[in-house]
Amino acid sequence: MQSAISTVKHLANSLAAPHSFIDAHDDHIPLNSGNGRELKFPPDFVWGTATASYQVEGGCDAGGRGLSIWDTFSRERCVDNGDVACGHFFKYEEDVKLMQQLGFKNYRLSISWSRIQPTGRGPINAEGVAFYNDLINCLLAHGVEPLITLYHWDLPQALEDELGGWQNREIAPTFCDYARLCFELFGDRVKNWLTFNEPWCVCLLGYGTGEHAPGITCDDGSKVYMAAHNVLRAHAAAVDIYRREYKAQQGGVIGITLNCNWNEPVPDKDPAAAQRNADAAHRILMWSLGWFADPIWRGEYPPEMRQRCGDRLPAFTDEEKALLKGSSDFLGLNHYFSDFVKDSTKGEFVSHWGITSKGGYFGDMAATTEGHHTWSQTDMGWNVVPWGFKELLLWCQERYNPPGGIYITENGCAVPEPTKESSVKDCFRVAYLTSYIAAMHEAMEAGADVRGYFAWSFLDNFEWSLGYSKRFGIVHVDYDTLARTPKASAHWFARVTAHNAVHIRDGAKFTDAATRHCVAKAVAAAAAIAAAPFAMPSISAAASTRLAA
Ligand code: PNW
Repeated sequence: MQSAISTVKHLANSLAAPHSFIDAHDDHIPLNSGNGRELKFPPDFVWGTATASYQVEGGCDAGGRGLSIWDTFSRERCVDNGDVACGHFFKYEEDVKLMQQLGFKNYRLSISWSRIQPTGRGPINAEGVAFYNDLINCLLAHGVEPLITLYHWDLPQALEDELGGWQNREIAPTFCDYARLCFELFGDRVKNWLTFNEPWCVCLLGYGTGEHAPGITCDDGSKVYMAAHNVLRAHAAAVDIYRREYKAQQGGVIGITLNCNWNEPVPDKDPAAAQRNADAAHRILMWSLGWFADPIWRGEYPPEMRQRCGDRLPAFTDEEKALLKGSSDFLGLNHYFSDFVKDSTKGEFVSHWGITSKGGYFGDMAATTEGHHTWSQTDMGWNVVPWGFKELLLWCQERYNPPGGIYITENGCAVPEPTKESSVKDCFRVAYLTSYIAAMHEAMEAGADVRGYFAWSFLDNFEWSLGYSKRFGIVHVDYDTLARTPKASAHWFARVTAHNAVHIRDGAKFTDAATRHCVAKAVAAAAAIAAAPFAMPSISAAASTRLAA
């Protein structure tokens, strides 16, 4: 029987063009062959995969877990919810074994606060603690190093009800108590911590556009800025606790993960208009990354925000500023896509979930985004622009120069995968990941201090308000049976991590045309092989060895 790999190889060859820069599934060409270029990474480079508690665990009513804002929001307002998700709560051993078989040595996961403290403060749930103890021990026993996010969006519902969630200053000491518990309970074995995942999403989508839990909307942006202010206060105070009370004994590191797209100004022949677009692109960077990164690496909100938001942007006390500055041992960065940017006096912005907003946060930012006809898009409608990743990394290096380096804590893409057969032949994802990793390598050669990369996601999972319709996994999940099947991208990523290198064709150029051609080729190949007889090699020790060879 013809294997998927040889089918794709055949198709890839027949479609080959001078600009193509991947060997998507060319499993038979050793990485050091003369057919292309091997982009080597530093010997201590960290490769891993990532998930988040609410997106994969399921077992929402199991093991004494309390409700989170995502239970409430998704049950009441979304088409799907995380009640079952991937059933990772019950199947974690199988998942960890699969990581080991694929040779994935690092895993980013998050802790569900309401499993540890069902009402957010007070009583500890022993069953929840036991679950994370078992999971952490299982990871370590299988040679997988955990990186733990304390807060990946699933606030205990009781804290939203009683305090108003991130609107209330009291949430900061409450979060600190929870963080202290986690350091106390798991810090003897967990050496890598993240306080928050993507505060931009927490604050803007949760308290501005209402697209995410708790689904609050705010037209003038004041709640958005207040939520962010309290997230930053909570982050700095929790890091201070770790450093003062635990670091000496436990010897770990702690940081934060921020999301940022690249924003490229729309060129204009009129220098004044070009400058306005450049300023607008800079503002988007400030209103997404700078909003959080400036206080942490520079000690204060970006000057543009302070000028344009007025009183709606809360002010830090001198004490808070001092605690914030330097409060992350490294920069955790999640990156998915790029946009072109124009100045917008209208201040109208269409979010990536299609909600149009005026005024408030968007009015302050006064910038509008658009795609480009040469760009491909993922199933999220997000633009595939690997060179934008390189630009962003160099920009972060220049502005923040984070002493502990940059870790890419998420990068990946959703692909339309209507059937399992189409899903496991995910050439598009391999093309996307190859081009983004190669772009990251270029940024590193140009001076960006990138020290690690985590693919999003280990498993297909609950994509928040979009439910199970978007598949980001490198491992397929059958939502009827919860069976896991590694996709081609998982086998390919296993090879990248085993070789500490990604292989690209000779003469590879990261132009838009090259990206577009490469993605089109991958999509064509995927469509063509969808009907062909197919046998995916099962993941066995032998298969992992062959992939690593
Ligand atoms: C991240 N944007 O969310 C989250 O950390 C993950 O939980 C999620 O599954 C993944 O990315 C894919 O969506 C983002 O609009 C949400 O730029 C929105 C954006 C970026 C990241």
